[in-house]
Amino acid sequence: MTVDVNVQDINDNYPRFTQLFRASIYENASPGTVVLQVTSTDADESGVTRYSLLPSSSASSSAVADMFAIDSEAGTITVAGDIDRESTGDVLVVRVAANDGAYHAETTVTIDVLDENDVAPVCRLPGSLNAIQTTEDARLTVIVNVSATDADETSPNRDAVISLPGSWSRDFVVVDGGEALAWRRSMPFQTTLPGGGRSSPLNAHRVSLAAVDGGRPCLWTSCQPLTVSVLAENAFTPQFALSSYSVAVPNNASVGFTVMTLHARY
Ligand SMILES: [Ca+2]
Ligand SMILES: [Ca+2]
Ligand SMILES: [Ca+2]
Ligand SMILES: [Ca+2]
Repeated sequence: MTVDVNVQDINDNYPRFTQLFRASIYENASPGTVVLQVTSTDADESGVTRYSLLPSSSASSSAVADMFAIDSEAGTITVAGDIDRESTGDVLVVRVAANDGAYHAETTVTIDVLDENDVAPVCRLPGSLNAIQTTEDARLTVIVNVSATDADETSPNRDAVISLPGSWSRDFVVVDGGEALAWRRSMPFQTTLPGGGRSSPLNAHRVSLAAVDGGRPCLWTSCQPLTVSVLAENAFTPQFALSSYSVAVPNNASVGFTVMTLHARY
């Protein structure tokens, strides 16, 4: 006679992930955005594999597991928290477990975080120099060096320069690749009366600059306005503190004796 023997499966094999997983997402991806799906095999017929995220091993990235969620049956990893490349870095490593009820396997999923232009540039104008003085200047003479910085991680999102926002300026132009402010034209020193008088209020020129980055769309920040005052050519002539000095010298003073030291100031 023939005897059919039914071999009953028992769960005696570990689940295995089918590959090493790697994916990329943009920072600031909204919750629910699908990152990737992990898959596994199991030689057993019985048992259902469930997936879960494991806490990160290192304390520094302990929050990584909170940034993502996993569908326990499908293995689909989705965004669940705030992902900011500037604070979390460009690579996140997520630990995933597959559990068949008796055995479990682990793998790491590497997620590259792509940079978005989400940080506005910052003006770097000379400290406390919101009032700059220049003498009568020739065209394109640099008035002040300026620059901008941007905390975004990659080009062109972090490439920031200074520019004149909005309307074209009659008096000023930004030169040196966005790193210096210059006169667009020669600025004469003006007086309140023809050929004399006091310095005219017209010698104070106000300019508003902005820091602009290279992202698309670009972000920008207004800088503190600058006032550039044109002074007369001789405004910086050195001056003695007194118009005359008198000093006593001993009658036996030898050659080389210091009579007095004079100081002149601008
Ligand atoms: Ca199994
Ligand atoms: Ca960011
Ligand atoms: Ca960014
Ligand atoms: Ca930026």
